[in-house]
Amino acid sequence: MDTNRELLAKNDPDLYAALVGEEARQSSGVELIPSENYTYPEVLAALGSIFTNKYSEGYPGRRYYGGQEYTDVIENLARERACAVFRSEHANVQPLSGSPMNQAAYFAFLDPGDTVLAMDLSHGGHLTHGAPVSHMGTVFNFVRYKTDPDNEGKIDFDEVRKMAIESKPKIVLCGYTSYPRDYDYAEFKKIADEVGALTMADVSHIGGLIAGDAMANPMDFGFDLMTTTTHKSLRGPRGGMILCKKEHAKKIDKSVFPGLQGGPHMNTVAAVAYTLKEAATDQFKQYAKKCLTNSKTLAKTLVEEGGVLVTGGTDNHMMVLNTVESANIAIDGKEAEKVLDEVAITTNKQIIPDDPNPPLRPSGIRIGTPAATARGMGEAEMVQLGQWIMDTLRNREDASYLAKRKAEVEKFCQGFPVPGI
Ligand code: DSN
Repeated sequence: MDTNRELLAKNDPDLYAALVGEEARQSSGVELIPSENYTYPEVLAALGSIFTNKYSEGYPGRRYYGGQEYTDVIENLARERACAVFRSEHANVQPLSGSPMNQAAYFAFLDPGDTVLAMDLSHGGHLTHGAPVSHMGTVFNFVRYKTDPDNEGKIDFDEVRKMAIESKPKIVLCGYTSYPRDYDYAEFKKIADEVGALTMADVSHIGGLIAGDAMANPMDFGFDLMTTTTHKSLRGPRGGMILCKKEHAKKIDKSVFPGLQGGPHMNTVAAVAYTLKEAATDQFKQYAKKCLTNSKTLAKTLVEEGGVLVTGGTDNHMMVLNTVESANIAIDGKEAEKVLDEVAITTNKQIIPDDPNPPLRPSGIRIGTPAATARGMGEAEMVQLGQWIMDTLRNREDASYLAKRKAEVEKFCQGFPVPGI
C-alpha cells in the first residue's frame, strides 16, 4: 500500500515537487533565523496524524463534542508536561500560534482602552506588544519603554518605574523578538507590584532556553503569566501556550476558548505534548546551553571580523548585526539578507533601535543559533559561519566569489543532516 507521502506525490505532483524543493533547501543551506528551528520526526508524525480530524472545543473532561477519550489524554499530557517543564501552576496549550496567544492573554484581563507597559518594537518588542500596525495597538493603550543600545542594551528601570507610575498599566509586559540580552525579571515584578499591575512575560523566543534551564524563568520570580510559542527554541510544532498562576487559570482558559478561538488543533496539541517530553530530558538541557555558547562564539567572531552588533553582544541565542555601520560593508539589511541567501545562509532583515531606515529596508540583520545547533553544529562551525557571513557581505559584488561560497556552504551542510528529513 502507498504511504501518505507516496499518495501525495502521485495525486498532486506540483505540491509534492514544492515539498521536495523545500526539503532540499532546508538541508543544503544554513538556517540562522533565530525564530526558526528543525522539529523532531515524532512531531512531524503527530502533526500528520488523524488527530487533525477531531473537533475538541472545551477542555479535558468538559468538551462540547463526543469522542474525546484520546484527545483528553493528549491534552492532559501536554498540560501536565508544560507545568512541570516551566514550573507553572496552570497551562493552556490550545493557542493556535503566538499572536492569538498574546491576544487571549490580554483579553483575559483587560478591557478595551486599558494600558499595558511593554517594550518598544524597534528595541526588540513584538508587533503584538502594541505596535500601531497591530490590532492590539488599536484596542489597548500601549506605553512602551526602550533600552539603551549604547549601554549593552540595558533597561533603565528608574525610567520604567516612572512610566509605570504615570501610566498606571494593568499589565507590565516584558518579552522580545529582537533583543539580544536577558531581563532582570525581579525588577519588572517589583515595579508591577508597586503600581498594582499584573506581570506578563512573552518568552516566545527563549521558551526552549528556559525549559532547558539555560536562561532565567519568569515563573520563578512570581510572574502572573508567561506566553511562549512552541516552534522556536522549544523545537516543537507551530503553536502557542499560556502558563499562569492557578488563580488566573479560569480567566485564561475562558479567554482562549470560547473568547478567541474555536476548536483547538489537536494534532498540534499532540505534537506539543511530545515536544515537552523532549524538553524535560538532559539532552535538551545540553541543547539549550549549546545554543547559548554557540551564540556567544558567533557574536564574537562577527565582532572580530569588523561587525557592529546592536548592544555589543548577546546573552541569548540571537544577535543583531548593524550592516550599515559594520566595517567595509555599509549596506542595508534587505540587501545583506539577499546576498546571504545567495550563498545559502538564511538570516532576516531587522530594524535596529530607533532605526532611521524603514522596516522593509532596515539597518541590520538578525542572526540566531537554535536551528544550526539542532543540526549538531558547534563552536568551530560558528567561527566558520561568522567568517563566511562577513566575508560574503564584503565580497557581494563578485559573482564568482558568491558561486564558490555557495558550493562551500552546501558541502559543509552535508555533514549536518536535518532532523526529520
Ligand atoms: N516572526 C517571529 C520572529 O521571527 O521573531 C515573531 O513573531
